[in-house]
Amino acid sequence: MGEGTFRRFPDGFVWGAATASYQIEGAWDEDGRGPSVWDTFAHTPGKICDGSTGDVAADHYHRYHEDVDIMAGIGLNAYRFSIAWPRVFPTGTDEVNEAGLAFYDRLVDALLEKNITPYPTLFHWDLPQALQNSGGWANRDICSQFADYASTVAERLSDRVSHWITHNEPAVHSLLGHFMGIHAPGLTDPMATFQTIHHLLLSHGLAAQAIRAAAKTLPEVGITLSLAPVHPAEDRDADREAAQRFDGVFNRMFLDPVFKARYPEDIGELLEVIMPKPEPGDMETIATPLGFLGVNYYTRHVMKHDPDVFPLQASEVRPEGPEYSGMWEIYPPGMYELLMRLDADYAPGKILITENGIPVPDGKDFDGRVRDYRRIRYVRDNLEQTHRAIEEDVPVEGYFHWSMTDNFEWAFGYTMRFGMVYVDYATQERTVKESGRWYAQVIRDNGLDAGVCGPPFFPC
Ligand code: GCO
Repeated sequence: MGEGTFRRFPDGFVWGAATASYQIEGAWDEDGRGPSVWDTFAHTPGKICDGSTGDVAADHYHRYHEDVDIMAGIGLNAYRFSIAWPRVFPTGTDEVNEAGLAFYDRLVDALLEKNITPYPTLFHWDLPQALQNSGGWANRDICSQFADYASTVAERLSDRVSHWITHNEPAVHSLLGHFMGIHAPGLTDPMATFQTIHHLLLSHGLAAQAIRAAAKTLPEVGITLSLAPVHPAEDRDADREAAQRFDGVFNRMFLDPVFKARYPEDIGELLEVIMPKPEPGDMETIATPLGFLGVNYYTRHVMKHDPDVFPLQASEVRPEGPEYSGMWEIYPPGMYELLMRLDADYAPGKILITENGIPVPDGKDFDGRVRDYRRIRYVRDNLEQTHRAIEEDVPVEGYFHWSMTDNFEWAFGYTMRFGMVYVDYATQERTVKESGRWYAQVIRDNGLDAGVCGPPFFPC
């Protein structure tokens, strides 16, 4: 290892990878699974850029044993996946689908057999369509329905599962799915968007309480938020104020309720007419104490003042000069900046990086290997920035790479590959990429050499 460039992580650091049910499972209509809003959305022509769906995806529903073996081969000690609500409750409530719950039973048992700790997310956007038909997240009834679903799953799995994530990225599901219309359920309704935000947060608090009430073993419950530093495009007041407004809606709209039991005041004034109107006790429920904060970090946001954009008067710019992936700027220092800010402003007792990764147009070389060194460099640099924050006492205790296998990237379909494991969708053959081999070395060393890029360790 390079002199002085080795970054050793704390003993017991969690090294995992993350996925989500709709993106990998397939078996969309098998064994009693009911339709989700993502089935409806993806089956609607024109919604997904390559016309694909998650009907088969990476066929994880049938190939989970092989996938768990691959995870064990890489040496993961944790695996974050999501549970499909419509597989457990096909219509969202009423009758439990035993075959659906049994799949997650089998998956958890397969993980534990390989000493891989399961970290299930209860909601990763695949809402039962039947609930959407009655208003979805804009209907307050869904809060108790989600808590009932959480309780049912906890009762079934909590003898073996003790780490739970209630929601994945409520900001993305509410804003892209209810305001921008580019994710399921495909709405462009500002009122529904902010009701959705409130009900996602309120249901998080109720579910955390339900899991703790139902669990057979002492549970650790968290929420996963998509978070990022927000920078002004230019050093001028108009852009700084635009960045502040975006930070308010993207970051503080979720962090303030969860950690401070209130919505950000500046956003409340800015969006007064569409802001949620909490009922007595709502904010205290949302601020139910967390076992950990899940942080999904990918990149920063650079904003300029744009008077034509309602209601934030801010639009994103792509600065000249930095390196970009297929979806965003590659900006590893943002990981350090974000973690330091979270620690300073919110003091979460424990942080897990629940997603971090990069889409690379991977392909197999003549020898069948996938030399995704750009992904290795991205992960290496983001882990180095994570290590910087840990060295300054930010309580980061784990890292989950997004993603384990290539999978369905929402409106981008299969055009974006995020996995450490390559999936040939025609044959479903799996190939561990060079990034997976490199990550295995990081896990064995419980650290990384910041000076090298990946086997055969080309500096890059
Ligand atoms: C998200 C979701 C993942 C995405 C990943 C890449 O963060 O948007 O949790 O489902 O696939 O982030 O965009």
